[in-house]
This record gives sequence, C-alpha cells and structure tokens, in this order.
Amino acid sequence: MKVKLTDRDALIVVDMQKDFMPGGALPVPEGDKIIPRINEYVKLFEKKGLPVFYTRDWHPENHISFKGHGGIWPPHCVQGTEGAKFHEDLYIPADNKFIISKGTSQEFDAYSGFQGTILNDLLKERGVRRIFVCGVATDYCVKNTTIGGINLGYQAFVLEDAIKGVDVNPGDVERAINEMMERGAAFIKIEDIVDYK
Ligand code: VGL
Ligand code: ZN
Repeated sequence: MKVKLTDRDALIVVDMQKDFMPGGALPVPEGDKIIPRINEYVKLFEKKGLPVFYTRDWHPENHISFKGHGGIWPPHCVQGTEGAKFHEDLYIPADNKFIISKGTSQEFDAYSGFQGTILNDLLKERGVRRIFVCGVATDYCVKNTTIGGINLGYQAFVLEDAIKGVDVNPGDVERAINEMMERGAAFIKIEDIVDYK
C-alpha cells in the first residue's frame, strides 16, 4: 500500500516514556527497539512541515489504575518522576509544542490520547483528517488512541514497524491488531510512504 503524505496528516507518538521501556516500572518488551524508526517518522513529518504530537501517561500518585488503588498496574509514569520522562533517544524537534498528557486526574484512567485531552481540538484546528499512530503499547494506548481517532472521524494509519505491545495475556497484541483493522485502520510501514528514502 502506497501512501502520499498531505497537509491533512499528523503523526501521533504514543507514550514513549522511560517507565514503558525495558528497565522501567511497566516495561513493554523491546519498547526501545522502535525508537530509531519512530525518529525516522518524526523527521519525515517534520521535513514536510506536518505536526507531530507526543502523548504521555501522566498520573498522579495513587492513581486509580495502580494496584491497591483499584487498578492492575504497578505505579508508573507518575507526574514529574524520572520514569515519566520521554526516553532520551526519542527525537523531539526543539520547537515542538505538542505534548499531550493523559490520565492526569486521580479517579480516571485514559488509554486513548483523545480521552480528557485537547488532542482532537488541536487536530481539528489544523485541518488534520488522517492520523498516523506509533509507540506503545499496541494492546493499550496505541489501540485506544487509534480507535478513539476513528470514532472521532479520522482516517487512521498504524505504523506497524513502530509499535510494540505488552501482551499481558498472550494474544492481546494480535487481538488488538485485528480490532483496529476491523475498525478500518490501515497498517503501513515506512517504505509505504511515498518519498521515503
Ligand atoms: C499504558 C498501561 C497503563 C499504555 C498506559 O501506554 O499503553 N498501558 N497505562
Ligand atoms: Zn497508565
């Protein structure tokens, strides 16, 4: 499948934070392996003057998604902590203004970058119609951001060479991919983008 980028496109990089990388509080296996490819996508979008949005999990202490507070996860991505920072190898253009924090209130969780954020408004303001999604975790925040975007009317492309999942229950990643496809998401690789060299 060949895809030509247009001025209606935006890149969404999901949760590339230290706590989701090997050695972090809630590691996604090989989560760091996709960083070079993500950086290539960011540079491609940057070169074309297209917006790049970075979501981050940004939880208060004792967040509802944490064990002992109603959830299933070890504490992770607590606001202001080292683990909540983006991985140091992730390329973020110096002038980038689009950091989207989610899961920021104690009593709500958000697996979608659209949930409780201004991401949809920022995309609409810029006339964006197609979103290109990469990052972690395939079976949680990538899936929910992609489907959330589809529900809001965006055409979604999942960058299959730049996602990793957790697979808490074996098969979760495969099911997530099937679910996104059933909802109309297209899966593409960097070679599918016209002008990629
Ligand atoms: C995520 C589990 C808990 C994710 C966030 O970014 O996919 N997963 N919080
Ligand atoms: Zn979380």
